[in-house]
Amino acid sequence: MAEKGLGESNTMKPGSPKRVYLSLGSNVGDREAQLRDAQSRLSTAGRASKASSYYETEPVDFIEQPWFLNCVVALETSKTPPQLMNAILRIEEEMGRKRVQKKGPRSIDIDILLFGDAVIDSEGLTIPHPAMHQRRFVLEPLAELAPDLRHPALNKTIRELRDALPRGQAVRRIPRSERAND
Ligand code: PH2
Ligand code: MG
Ligand code: MG
Repeated sequence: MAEKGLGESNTMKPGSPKRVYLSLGSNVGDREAQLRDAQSRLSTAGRASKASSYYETEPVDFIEQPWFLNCVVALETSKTPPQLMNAILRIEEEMGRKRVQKKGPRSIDIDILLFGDAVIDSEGLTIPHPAMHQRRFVLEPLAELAPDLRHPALNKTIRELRDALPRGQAVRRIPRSERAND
């Protein structure tokens, strides 16, 4: 098959809705309220189809920061990957996200994990998310929604990737009964 550059891939053309998985995270301010707010704002980007539980997670990469609340949401979208990225950046901006420190504390972070079975590597947009298979805070909530889904580049299921993680990276699923009411 010919190499697909940006703008050539089928997934770049608007049209048939695609299932996308997003990772949401917050570790500044009212984390739970911000995850909820982001989930509702994502209706500008597509139709929400599933959402994981919330998870209290140990920070990874940059560890000197407060613990996160993370979740994964599935969305059906007719947007192209760059259009979805722009919608997400707008939501992060509207929610007052300040980009102070790379991988550091943030009120809200929304990352594209998977976009159908697209594999995209362009400037500013890498799908699947390049670190998703190393992160328990992603794989645990994603496995709750789609354990048998295959990572399109690694050709392993989400359950297999999660089970292959080295020890560490504490995550705790928050039962819905422990969530604040909205
Ligand atoms: N996001 C990061 C870096 N480290 N750690 C956890 N537990 N959760 C995150 O969402 C997270 C992180 C960069 O985006
Ligand atoms: Mg991130
Ligand atoms: Mg991000």
